[in-house]
Amino acid sequence: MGRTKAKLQNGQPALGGWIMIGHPSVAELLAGEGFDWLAVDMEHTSTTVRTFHELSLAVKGSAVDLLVRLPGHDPQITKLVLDSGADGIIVPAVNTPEQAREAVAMAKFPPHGHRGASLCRATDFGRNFRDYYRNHNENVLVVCMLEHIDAVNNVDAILAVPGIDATFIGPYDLSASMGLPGQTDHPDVLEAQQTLLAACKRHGVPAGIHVVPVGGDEVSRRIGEGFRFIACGIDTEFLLFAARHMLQEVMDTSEVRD
Ligand code: 3PY
Ligand code: MG
Repeated sequence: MGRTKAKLQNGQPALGGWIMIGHPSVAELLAGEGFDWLAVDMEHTSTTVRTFHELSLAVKGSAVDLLVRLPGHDPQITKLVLDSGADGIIVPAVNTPEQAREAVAMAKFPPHGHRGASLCRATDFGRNFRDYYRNHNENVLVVCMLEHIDAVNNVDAILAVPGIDATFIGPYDLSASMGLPGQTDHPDVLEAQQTLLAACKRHGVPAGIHVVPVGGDEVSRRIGEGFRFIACGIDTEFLLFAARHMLQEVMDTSEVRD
């Protein structure tokens, strides 16, 4: 079992990095910073399964768990990324218990699911087939994103589905589904987040959230609230933040300013 799942089962926070720039160096660099997990975003990027495979090679040997935020609910893509070496999946927009059941099933081998078996890279090309197969259903991390007002309304039924290792709030989609696109701090959106958090606590399922802006304070605050599966920023946000602040500093202090 990877460190993320172990931490979540112990009630500890598991902190992640988020990769939109699908380059192996980004994965290698972030893996060296001590995150528990990294998510490779295949929902909102041009990252392909082949690219994911290359990122997986870049973190080989590190302790980080490499997850994929899937583009949707497609069992074929799920199979390909798990075969390529993903330690788990983050499934976007799980709005109903049926979708939650499918999220779990597509990640697991029979009898708990319907992932196909093969002599893929994840099994060390067959050399580790038996152990991999035997342990996979317990090891794989299944994260369901709760990021729609329908998920808020269905949250108890969704969380009753066995096999969900963590949930993960997408603040942007949640706000958009409430007619408040991008207003992630709107009181109604914050209230919906708290409804989701409270339901996770009631059901004993670790709650997660994406803290998008760069800021350790906000991550600490979310941990204090009880969130456990937390994405800290985005690689692109780190770049934007550092570039903007550095240039601003120069502008504020030198004659570059016009
Ligand atoms: C959202 O905010 O909708 C997300 O999916 C963040 O990952
Ligand atoms: Mg989203």
